[in-house]
Amino acid sequence: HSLIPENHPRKESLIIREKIVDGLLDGYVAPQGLIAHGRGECFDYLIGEKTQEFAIKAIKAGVASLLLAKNPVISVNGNMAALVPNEIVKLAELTNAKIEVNLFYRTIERERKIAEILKKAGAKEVLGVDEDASATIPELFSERRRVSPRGIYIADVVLLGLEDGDRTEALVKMGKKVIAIDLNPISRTSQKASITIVDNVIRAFPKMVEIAKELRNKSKEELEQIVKNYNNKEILAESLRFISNYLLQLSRDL
Ligand code: PTJ
Repeated sequence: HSLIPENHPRKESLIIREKIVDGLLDGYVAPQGLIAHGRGECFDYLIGEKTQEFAIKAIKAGVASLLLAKNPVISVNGNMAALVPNEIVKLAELTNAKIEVNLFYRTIERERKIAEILKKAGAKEVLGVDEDASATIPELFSERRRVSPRGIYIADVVLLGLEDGDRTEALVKMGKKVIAIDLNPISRTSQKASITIVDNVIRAFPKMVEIAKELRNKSKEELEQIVKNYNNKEILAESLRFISNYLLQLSRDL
């Protein structure tokens, strides 16, 4: 990261970009992951690059759902592995979730590299690699329909980030509760997910780890109450209202 000036006002953002580029050069981030990241940066500006209240509410409901699940799974792609490998492993430990590599642009080589990164970060087991991805999601016809019969296939709750809308929809149709982290509140994934966390995975994952530490001591009834009181449409509406008010405010401050 030697090319990033120490005093650059957007240093943090540039370092995060560098992680995605390094992942591409190492062969595990998809080239399309760079486009996705740029799109994410744009939406992050619109929420003030902060974890807002609507995201906190979704994170609480998401973590409670993971803690209540019988078979929770965290689905990992190239961008997530580049940005938050340690937090993925920590959250999986705290919520007893399995970790599965599941790629939109699937290659065995990328799968193996991502599993390696997660293992380096402390994961004991990583599903979805090689022959393990032998079950198929109905109604999806590309390589991304392949999932692990011990993981996503039998999961009741799936947490994913930067996901394709078709796949999110297919998982929901299979009866799974889908928790999606997506900076764009009007993406198909955001609209189709059961719980949408409109936030950057860079901030959302550490926050989820923090909240999992709090919520894991709560009773089953308290967790069920959090989930019951959660309304995803309301949260999406809240995020859109936030963005329009934020832009209005910015226009007044000029
Ligand atoms: O590693 P693979 O092969 O599974 O491919 C991963 C990508 C991300 C390339 C693939 O899933 C893809 O093409 O995704 P999309 O359709 O571009 O959707 C990505 C969504 O995530 C968009 O709505 C972005 O705004 C959003 N996004 C981008 N960066 C972040 C993000 N959301 C949260 N945190 C981010 N850092």
